[in-house]
Amino acid sequence: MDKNKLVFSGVQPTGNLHLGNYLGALKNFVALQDQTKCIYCVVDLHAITVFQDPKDLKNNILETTAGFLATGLDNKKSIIFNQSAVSGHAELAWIFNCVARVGWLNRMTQFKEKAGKEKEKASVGLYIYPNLMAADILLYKATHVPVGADQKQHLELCRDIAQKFNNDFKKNIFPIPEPLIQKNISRVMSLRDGTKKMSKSDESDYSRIDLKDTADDIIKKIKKAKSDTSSIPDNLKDLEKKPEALNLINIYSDLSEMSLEQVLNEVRGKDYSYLKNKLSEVLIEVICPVGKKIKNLLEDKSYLEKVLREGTEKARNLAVHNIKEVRNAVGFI
Ligand code: AQP
Repeated sequence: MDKNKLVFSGVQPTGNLHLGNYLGALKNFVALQDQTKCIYCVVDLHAITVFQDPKDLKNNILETTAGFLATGLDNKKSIIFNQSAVSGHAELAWIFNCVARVGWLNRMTQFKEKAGKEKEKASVGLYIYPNLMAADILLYKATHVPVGADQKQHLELCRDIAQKFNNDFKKNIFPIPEPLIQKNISRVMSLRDGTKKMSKSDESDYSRIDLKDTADDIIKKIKKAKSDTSSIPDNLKDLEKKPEALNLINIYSDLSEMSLEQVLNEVRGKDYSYLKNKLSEVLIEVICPVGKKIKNLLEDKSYLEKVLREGTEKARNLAVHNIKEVRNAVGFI
């Protein structure tokens, strides 16, 4: 256990957790909790940057918590809580709104992707989302953040904010957090479009594998997944020109714990139906037990609420001390 390292990461309660969340985040979270102290947060303040029906939000907070526990996070080892329950997140985010520069936020590609052509109609919260993410991390003085490829730019911004705050106030309050880059797959793409990431908010259910999918759902979705009419290429260079095929092979490689080369040796020259059958088998083996656990946990909502309450207490104890230090540095009474 590395005592000098503190890991922070979060997941938005915006709907069903999916394979991208699992391979890009949760699987890694579980591995980290045995190596170092970790804080895992259900980031409900981030979720409301896009309107959420209050009833759905409540359920989704509990469901994300169930997803954490079902994939193997242990609330005795890691701190598990929901962001809005610790007011320090919002307080520090406001201070960071005054530290970060408009030009820095203008460069954030996720805002451009999520706001799309309706930029003027997007919430201000969606625009300043990266400042809140910086507050989430730095409120606990976290030193390491497991990030998928899609979050790298936001972590860079968090580092800039930490540095500017320390410089502006001439105090070395915040560590400059380091990314923990995934060894394996860093971005799981949509099953319908290999250039778009798998996402909870994609309208098409067929674009993703949800952790609660049944074996039948998985078989159907993989059968329908976009692939290619010709057979599977025999080298990585050709495969890279076919984003949907590459995505299926990447997922198979990660789930079966084989290297891309080993997978290519197995599937080269074969029909995509061969790969799809193999992929369905391994998905059913890995994902269905997680889905069953999520469903079981959701039957006892008061237990999930208790997990969050206890985690909140621990998170608050850490945050209170750090917020005091920040307020002092800024000059608040
Ligand atoms: N497709 C993905 N591939 C790899 N990692 C992914 N993550 C999400 N999608 C993929 C990682 O999961 C963690 C939690 O993500 P999040 O739910 O907080 O936010 P998100 O990245 O915006 O996920 P979605 O599914 O796209 O949600 P919506 O549709 O609500 O915006 C993060 O570590 C993320 O990298």
